[in-house]
Amino acid sequence: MASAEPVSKLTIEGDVAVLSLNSPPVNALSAAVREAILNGVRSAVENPAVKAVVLICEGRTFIAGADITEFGKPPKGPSLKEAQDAIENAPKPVIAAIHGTALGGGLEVALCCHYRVAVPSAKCGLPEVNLGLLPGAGGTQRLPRIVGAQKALEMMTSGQHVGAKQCLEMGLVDEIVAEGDLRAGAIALARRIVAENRPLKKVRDLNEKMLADRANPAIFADFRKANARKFRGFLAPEYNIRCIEAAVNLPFDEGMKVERQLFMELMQGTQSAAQRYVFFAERQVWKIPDIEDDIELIPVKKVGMIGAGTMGGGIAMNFANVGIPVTLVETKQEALDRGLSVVRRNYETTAKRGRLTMADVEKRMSLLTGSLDLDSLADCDLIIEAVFENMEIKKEVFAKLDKIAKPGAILATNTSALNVNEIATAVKRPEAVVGMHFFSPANVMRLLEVVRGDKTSKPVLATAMQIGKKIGKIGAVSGVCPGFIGNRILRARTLQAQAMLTEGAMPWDIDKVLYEFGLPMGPFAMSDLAGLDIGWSKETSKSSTIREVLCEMDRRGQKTGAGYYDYDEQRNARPSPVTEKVIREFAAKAGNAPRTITEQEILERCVYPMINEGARILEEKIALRASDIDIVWINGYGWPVYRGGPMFYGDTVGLAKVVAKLKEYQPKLGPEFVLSPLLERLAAEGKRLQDVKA
Ligand code: 3H9
Repeated sequence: MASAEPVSKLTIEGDVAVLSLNSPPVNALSAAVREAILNGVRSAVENPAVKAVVLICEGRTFIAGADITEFGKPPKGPSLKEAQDAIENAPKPVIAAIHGTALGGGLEVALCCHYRVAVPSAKCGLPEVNLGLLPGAGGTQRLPRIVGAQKALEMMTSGQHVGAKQCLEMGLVDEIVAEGDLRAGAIALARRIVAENRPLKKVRDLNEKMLADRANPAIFADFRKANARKFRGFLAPEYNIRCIEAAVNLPFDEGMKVERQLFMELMQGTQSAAQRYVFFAERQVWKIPDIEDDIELIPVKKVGMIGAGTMGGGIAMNFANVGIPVTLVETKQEALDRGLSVVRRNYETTAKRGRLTMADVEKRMSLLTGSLDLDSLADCDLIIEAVFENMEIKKEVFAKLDKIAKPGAILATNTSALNVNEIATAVKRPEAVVGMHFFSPANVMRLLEVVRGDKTSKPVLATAMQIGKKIGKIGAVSGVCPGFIGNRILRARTLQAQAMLTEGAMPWDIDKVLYEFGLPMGPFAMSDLAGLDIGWSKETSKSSTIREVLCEMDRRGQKTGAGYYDYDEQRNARPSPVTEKVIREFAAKAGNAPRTITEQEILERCVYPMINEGARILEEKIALRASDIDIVWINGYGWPVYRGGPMFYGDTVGLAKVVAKLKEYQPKLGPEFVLSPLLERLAAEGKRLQDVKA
C-alpha cells in the first residue's frame, strides 16, 4: 500500500473540515490510515472555526476494510478503536461520504460517524465472514441497531454488498447525492446539520430495533435451520449469529465484549487463516510471471463453439451472458436443435426462479446461432472445440479449423486430459492453440483451467485468461500433463479410494469421511452422479475392476438407479448389499482378507497422496504456485474453502507429518505412487508448499 502521496489531507472549507484519505488501492485501514483518521479528526475538533467534519476518500473507493496484510503481525500505531472513538465522541458532527465500497472495518468506521451520505453506485457490506471472521470493530453491535436482527443476519452471514438505494431504505445511509457531487453534497449536508442543530446521532445508543427483536427469539433458531446446509463446516457464520444475538440481548458494551472474544477466537483459528489465504490466492492466480500487465490482448467479439452438447451448450451460455455472440456448430441438425433447446430450458429455469426476465432469455438466445458448417466460424476471434475426447478426432477438427479460422484467431480445446501440444501439431499455427478446460456444468462451475502449450503465444494465453475473467470464471494456468492440475490430483485420490475398497472399506465409509472433512460428496457418490460408464465400453470390459463389474451388471450410477449405491425414486442413496457382495468377492479373489480401516487412515490415504501429487505438479512447473492448485480444487471440485485447498491443508498439517505418513503407507499406495522429492525437501527444511516461488 506504499504511495508517494500523503495518506490524508485535511482541508478547511469555511466552517467544514474535509478529511480526505488517500491510500491506494482500496484505502484499507493500515496503521498509517488509522493514524491519519485519529489525528485528522482531533485537529478538526480542536479548530474553533470548524463546525462539522466530512470523512471522504480519494481513489476508487471509500475504506474497503481493515488491512488484511497486517493480520497476524504485531500491532502497530493507534488501534482502530481509538480512531473510531475519536469520531464517535467528537463534539462536532462527523459525516461519512461514501463512494465505491464501504466494507468491513470501512463500514464500521462509517457507523461511528454521526451521519452517512453516499452516491447511487456506492455499496456497503460486512464481508468479514468470507475471510472466516466477523466484523471486529463494533459492526456486529452497530449494524443490527440500524437494520434489525434479520437483515443483519442476512448481510453478515453472506457478506453481500448492499446498494446505496437499499442502504437508504434500511437507514444505513441518511442521504444519497448525485454521482460526482459527493464532496459538495456531503459539505452541504454538514452545513444543514449544523444550521438545523441536529443531534450527534450515535448508533450505539439506538435500541428500538433491539427491543423489538428481543421479543422474537425464534429469528435465530429459524435462521440457523434454514441455512444449516450452506454453513456446514464453517465457524464464522455461527459466530456472526452469536454476536447479533448478543446485540439483541445485551447492553452495547457487553455485546462488544462478546464480539471481541469471538473475533479473537476466529482470527487465531485455522479457518480464517485458510480463508484469508484464499482471498489473496484468488487475486494471485491471474498473474503470470512472464507476461507483462500491459500486454496487447486479442479482441474477442465473436466466439465459435464446436459441439453443442451439454458441455458446448454450457460454455456458449457463458459468452451469451455477457453479450458476446456465439456460433455453435454440430454435425447433425437434430443434435443442434437438442443442444439449443437445452440451453433455452436452462435459461427459462433461471427466469422461473426470478433471476432473469423473459426478455433477458430472448436476448441471450438471440446471441446464439446454430450451424452445421465449420466454415461459418471463419470470422470468429475465439473458437472452442468441445467434441468427443479422442485425439484423432480432435486433430482432425483442428486441421480443418486451420484452413477456416481467420489469421489471429484463438483456437482453444476444451479437452480435460489430452495433450494440448499434440493437438497443436495438427495446425500450422501452434501459437494460436490453448486449452480452455471448463468444468461441468459449464454455465455454473467457476473454474477454468487455461492450458498453456509449449508453443502457445503470450497474447493467446493472456487473452484466454482475460476472457475467462470477463465471463465470471476464475482462471488458473496449467502446463501440459495428463489430467492437467485438477484431474491429475483427482486421479491420485481415486487410486487410493479404489485400493481401500479391496482392503475392506466400503464406498459409503470412504464417502462419509470425505463428506465430513467438508467436500460436497465423496468419490463414490461423485462417480455415481457422473456415471460409472464414462470411458467404459461393454466390448472391452473384462470384469477386471470393481467398476467394470458394476457396469457389466448395469449398475452405472444414478441414471440407472444403481451404482456403488442403490437409489430410490427421489435419487436418495443408500448403501447397497449388492455392491458390498461384489466388493467382498473381488477382494477374496485378489487374496485380500478384509480389515477394518480407520477413519483417520481413510482421510490420510485419500488426501496425503493429493498433496504429494500437487507437489509433483509444482516441481514439474505444471502449476505456477501452490495457491493456484488450491484455487483449482476449491472452484472445480468443492474442496472446503475453510481448509484452504489441498496444498494449504498440507502446510497446516505440517509437511513433515505428511511425508512421514506417506512413507508409512507406501507399501499400500500402489505402483503409481511416487513420493515427490520437492515435498520431501520442504518437509526436511521445515518449509511450506506456499513458500515455493512462482
Ligand atoms: C475487516 O475489516 C476486519 C474488521 O472488521 C475488524 C478489524 C479489527 N486489505 O479485489 P481487488 C488489495 S476484514 C489489504 O483486485 P476490486 C487486493 O489484494 C476486511 N489489501 O480489486 C489487491 O491487491 P493486488 C473486510 C486489500 O476492485 C488490490 O487491493 N473487507 C484489501 O476487484 C485490489 O483488490 C473485505 O473483506 C484489504 N482489505 O475489488 C474487503 N482489499 O493489486 C476485501 C483489497 O496486489 N476487498 N486489497 O492484487 C474486496 O472485496 C475487494 O478488494 C474490493 C475491490 C471490492 C474492495
